Amino acid sequence: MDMSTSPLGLIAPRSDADWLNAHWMPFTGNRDFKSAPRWITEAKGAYYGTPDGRKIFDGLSGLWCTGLGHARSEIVQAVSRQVAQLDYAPAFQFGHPLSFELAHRITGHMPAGLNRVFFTGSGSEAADTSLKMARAYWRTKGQASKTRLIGRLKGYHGVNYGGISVGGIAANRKLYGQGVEADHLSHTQPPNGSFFHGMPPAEGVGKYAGAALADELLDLITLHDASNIAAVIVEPFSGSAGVVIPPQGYLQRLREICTAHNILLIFDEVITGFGRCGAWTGAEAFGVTPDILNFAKQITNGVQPLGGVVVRQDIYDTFMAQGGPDYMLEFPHGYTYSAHPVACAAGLATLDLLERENSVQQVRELVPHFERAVHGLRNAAHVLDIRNYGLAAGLTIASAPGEPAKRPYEIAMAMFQKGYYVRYGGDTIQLAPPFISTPAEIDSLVSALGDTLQATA
Ligand code: PXG
Ligand code: PLP
Repeated sequence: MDMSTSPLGLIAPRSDADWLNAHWMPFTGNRDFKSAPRWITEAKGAYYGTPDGRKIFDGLSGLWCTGLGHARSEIVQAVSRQVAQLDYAPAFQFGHPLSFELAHRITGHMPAGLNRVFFTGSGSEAADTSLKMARAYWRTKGQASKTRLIGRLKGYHGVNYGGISVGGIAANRKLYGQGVEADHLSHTQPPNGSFFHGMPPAEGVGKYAGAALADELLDLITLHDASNIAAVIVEPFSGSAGVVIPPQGYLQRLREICTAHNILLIFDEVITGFGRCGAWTGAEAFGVTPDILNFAKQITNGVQPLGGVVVRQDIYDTFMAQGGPDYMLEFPHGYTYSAHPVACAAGLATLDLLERENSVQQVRELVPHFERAVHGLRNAAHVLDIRNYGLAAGLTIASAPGEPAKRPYEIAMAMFQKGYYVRYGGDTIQLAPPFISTPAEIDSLVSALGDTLQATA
């Protein structure tokens, strides 16, 4: 990409306060950004371009969603063609073939038994959809008391009320008052200094043993009785919390307990789905099949907003069997943009590329290099722990005195100045490079992070 000759895009950035302040930016320090905006105006492959002609390596694949790299011509063409052919169609009571084709293609990559797909516009909508499905399923089956929802500390399930209620990141919930009643399991993050490569061992460290952590669910069942519990929702590994990997045996044990007590197990695979784990799903990577699986992000390579919920056929069949007369709705739920034709076109083109380029294998081949590289930062300044799985890694950064969130922010901003985009959140730095990264690009990213850590006060 030749940044010196490339256009800035149709709208040039401005610096006047009125223009900047009209947009209340999401999950952003607005005052900080608007005092010195960090513009991104183009992207190709694994790099962003800035108006001043700099190239920025995309060390988080956008927000965990652009594993194939940016501006892939196959996706660009599919979206362009579709927007000209059918830009929108009502999602309720009418259909277009793309969403059926996409659902069919998606089920081919799901664990056996998960074969009915409901589309949403995002991962947050997928989270709330899955929770509503779980409650409605039990009610439809005549077990209306099964309503309680169980999430996990450090869990992230988007920002809607259902998602933050089962979510376990305090900063995302504390401002918003009463949510949906929910219980939470402990998180699975090992103590600082563990530096486990990939999955922590089953015996873990102290209370962070796989089976013991999962057995906390038994305590909640003792407390509430399974007849009142609808579902448990977890990420196979937690992304937003700073890449928290389950210990060996943990997910298997959760599965056993849910099965034994008739509780639905929901995997939120918004980050782990469609390649990042070196498998089509986290379920496949970890060898555990949930009853309901949520996806978003990588399904369109980030090009269009699209999410969804995949369920076991008997869950779908239960709704159909109890749906009343045929003209009635079996599940009164859906979004204006559910199954959006342009998003579905992006999804189909993305699946074509993931399949054709064998991205799952590409990720698997890159993982050992990535793992060695990131764990090479173990003795770097401020690093308390490093966790990794697939093409994702989280570093826990020691707090600056009295300002726990400051160092990760400073590190991420210094990295951007150096030409690398990484994500910071809480006391962590997160890396999730594109599947198409070269080993040299990984080395360069990690080396820049090492230099930045060393240079950070
Ligand atoms: N579930 C999980 C597991 C996620 O990671 C969502 C739901 C919500 O998806 P939407 O599309 O509504 O954002 C997510 C999203 C980060 C970061 O920096 C992570 C997400 C989004 C933005 C930033 O870790 N995850
Ligand atoms: N609010 C109002 C007033 C609406 O009419 C609608 C949809 O028709 C929504 C919210 C929901 O929007 P969406 O379907 O995009 O989630």
